[in-house]
Amino acid sequence: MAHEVVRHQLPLFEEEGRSAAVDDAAGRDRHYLPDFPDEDPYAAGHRTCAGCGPAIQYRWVLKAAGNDSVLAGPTGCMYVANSTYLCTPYTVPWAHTPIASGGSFTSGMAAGYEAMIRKGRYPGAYPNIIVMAGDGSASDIGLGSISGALYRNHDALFICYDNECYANTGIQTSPTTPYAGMTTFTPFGKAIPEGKKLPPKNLAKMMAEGHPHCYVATTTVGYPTDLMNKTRKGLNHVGAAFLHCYTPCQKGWVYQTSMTVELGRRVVEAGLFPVWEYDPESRQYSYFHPPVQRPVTDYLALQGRFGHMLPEHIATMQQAANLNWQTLGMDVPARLREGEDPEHHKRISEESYSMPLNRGVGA
Ligand SMILES: Cc1ncc(C[n+]2csc(CCOP(=O)(O)OP(=O)(O)O)c2C)c(N)n1
Ligand code: SF4
Ligand SMILES: [Mg+2]
Repeated sequence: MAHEVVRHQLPLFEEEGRSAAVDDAAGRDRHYLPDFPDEDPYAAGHRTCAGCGPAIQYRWVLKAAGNDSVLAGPTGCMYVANSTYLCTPYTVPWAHTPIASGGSFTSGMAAGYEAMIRKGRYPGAYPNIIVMAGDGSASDIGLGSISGALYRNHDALFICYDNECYANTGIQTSPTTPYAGMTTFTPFGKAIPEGKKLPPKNLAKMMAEGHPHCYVATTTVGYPTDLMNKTRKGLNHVGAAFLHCYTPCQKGWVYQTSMTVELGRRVVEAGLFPVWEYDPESRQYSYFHPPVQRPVTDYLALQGRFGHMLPEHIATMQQAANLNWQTLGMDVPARLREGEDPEHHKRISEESYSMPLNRGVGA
């Protein structure tokens, strides 16, 4: 007799709840909701750099998923920095996979749990099965195996933590490294003054368009509630789900360690990383419209990897951002339109460093 496969349904966090999280007595703007779970399956004691964006993402994903989770991690910083011999920061089962096989390994786990539960050989509910792969793995070396798993619709959440480079091997360019992003494989110089010439691969759109039966979403470490809710939506979706998460890499991007979450908001406000959700039922995209629209310089000037950019490179970046605003269905303000002209810019190295805005709670 086949046993029933019981699946979790994780409740979503109140997005508007942020309005309840008013400034505290010290006047601090609280981005964290008081009702976030206490459980922390990604415990303290890992060895990532201070301010590591992927580590923040790992923690929030696992808080959202909870203790009945099973994880896989292909090779990358979040494998190497998190695990030493006989030691990991996870309080839930975790396995390392080769960099190319995060998708196929996770397919096997999903199929295995389904089969064991049906045969009565695993007593619990179907666990939250998650793989978190770097951009080098998810958009390049392991793309085929993740695409295969999405196509076959295995019931698991496939996450790309995107630090826009092959970080662990020394900050080499990956397909998601942005135009003009300096890496050890895209140095700037006389021949190629912008460093990287190619625009980034649009991984999330590729996954949504190519696997229209899957739940697909983008998010950043700038928006904890959004990140945690999309994690839960992806897990609640019966079948394959893909989450593309922007996660700054302090070492590779060269910025102040305290600015990781700020960058996660700025990249959205600069129009360089659209945040959206794709609904496989309606086959529609819903786009987040940030309340602030900034020139790309507000984002670029915070990071050493863009420090070599010349006016014409900044104008190219602003053109790309303006196209994104149009995709989102937002107007392009006149001052951002003017930024498409190189005459409008100085070199990035001459820009003054702009400090974070106080956007107010919930913005
Ligand atoms: C087939 C294969 N090629 C190359 C490597 C070397 N390698 C180990 S970690 C890594 C970087 C992975 O980059 P990414 O997936 O973006 O994760 P990150 O290090 O940025 O967290 C590479 C190239 C490998 N382990 N396997
Ligand atoms: S190199 Fe980047 S991704 Fe790797 S641990 Fe450091 S900050 Fe995190
Ligand atoms: Mg990476």
